Amino acid sequence: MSQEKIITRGPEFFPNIPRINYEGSDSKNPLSFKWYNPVQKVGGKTMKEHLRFAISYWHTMQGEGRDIFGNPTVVRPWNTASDAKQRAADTANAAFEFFTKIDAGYYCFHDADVIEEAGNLRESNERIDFIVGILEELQTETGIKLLWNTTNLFSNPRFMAGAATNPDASVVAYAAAKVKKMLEVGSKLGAENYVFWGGREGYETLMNTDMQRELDHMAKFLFGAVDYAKKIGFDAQFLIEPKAMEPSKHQYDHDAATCLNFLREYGLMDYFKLNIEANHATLAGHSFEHELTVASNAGMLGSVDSNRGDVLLGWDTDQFAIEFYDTARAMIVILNQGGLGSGGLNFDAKLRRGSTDLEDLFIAHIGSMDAFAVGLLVAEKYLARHKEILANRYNSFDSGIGEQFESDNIDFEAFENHALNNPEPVTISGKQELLENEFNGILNDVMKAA
Ligand code: XLS
Ligand code: NI
Ligand code: NI
Repeated sequence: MSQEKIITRGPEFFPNIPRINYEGSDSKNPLSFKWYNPVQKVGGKTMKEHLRFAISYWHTMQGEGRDIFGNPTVVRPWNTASDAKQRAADTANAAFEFFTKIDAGYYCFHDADVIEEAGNLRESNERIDFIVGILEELQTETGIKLLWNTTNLFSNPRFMAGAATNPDASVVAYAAAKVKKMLEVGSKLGAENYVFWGGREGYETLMNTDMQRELDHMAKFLFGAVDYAKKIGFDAQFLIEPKAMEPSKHQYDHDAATCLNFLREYGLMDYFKLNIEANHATLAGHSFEHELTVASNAGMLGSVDSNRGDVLLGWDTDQFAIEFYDTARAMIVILNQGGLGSGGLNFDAKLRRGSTDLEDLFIAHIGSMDAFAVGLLVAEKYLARHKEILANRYNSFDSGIGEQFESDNIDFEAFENHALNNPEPVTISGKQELLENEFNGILNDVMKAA
């Protein structure tokens, strides 16, 4: 280990990049927002308040352009020091320079993103304390807040067969110790949420897996985290992030509906909400909009990992969301429930491996922030129409037999009586194509007005 003094506050890492400003949709400057205008009011709140963008430390600061066949394609200037603490300090400085220049209000991290694990837990915790001191200073100076933190319980080989669901109790203990530490960190840094993504909570084969026992362990583990957070006065919203597969063949948090069932079964509904990720929805064979709706209907949509997959690729490509149609459909669900509360839109998204310039990091975030701004504007215009469409389509339940059905005042004999004594039901068009065209019209109006 180097004996040299660590420089905790470094030079600029993006000297050629100015603070990104809104310039309007006619601007040709790639380093400007075309639609995202942080101070623009949309239905009473500013765009910044609605969208609550957060930057993912793991992709944005630690992404190196690695894939399963290829080595890193980039070496970031903040990641070159040989000493782990120096590297972490440089990365934190670069991170907050990035967050400030891109004008994001929030960030998110795993323990392993902000400083490399040491050879043992005690030393790893000491390293975490070192970097958390710097993060705390940077948060105070810049006003940037921690949307959520989480614990990496999936990269280290000790978690190969799971963390909370590991068949070896000593690994479960290790995982709990790491979560305990990160709950303390979340509390210290004022995290508004705390995320559980069960990367290795799943299985490869039932030949060696007692699924029931593992699920029981997962629930007990989550109760342990709830208890400890309460004990230290950490009142962040806890979030579970569903994902169907990858790295496990079958993950226990498969999709929103599976998570809700698990939380209900074990009595955890009051302590958790869901963090819905677009690309995880598609891995589960659903649309982003579907997963958001399932969570929202249950009053459990807490936050969003706003990325996208690739329809031609079957894995978690974590691309930046740029399709206006998708962002608009997502924002309708979010606006419909009155926003995300303490949650936000976290860019769990990374550059393509071939995008190797430093400025590409800015360009990618700008594109996605703009896409969500357009989505917000469309959603704001479309929401009333959306409600009207649904109200009209189901209006046969507002009176007569339908109303009696909804208020539990009818039985099957009365239903039969109704069917026998009324004409054959006539088909009523669902008007899908008309609605799609109308939706495109609203999108077009928003683009023209910007
Ligand atoms: C991986 C997950 C992960 C979580 C945080 O697919 O999306 O990045 O968001 O652990
Ligand atoms: Ni995620
Ligand atoms: Ni993901």
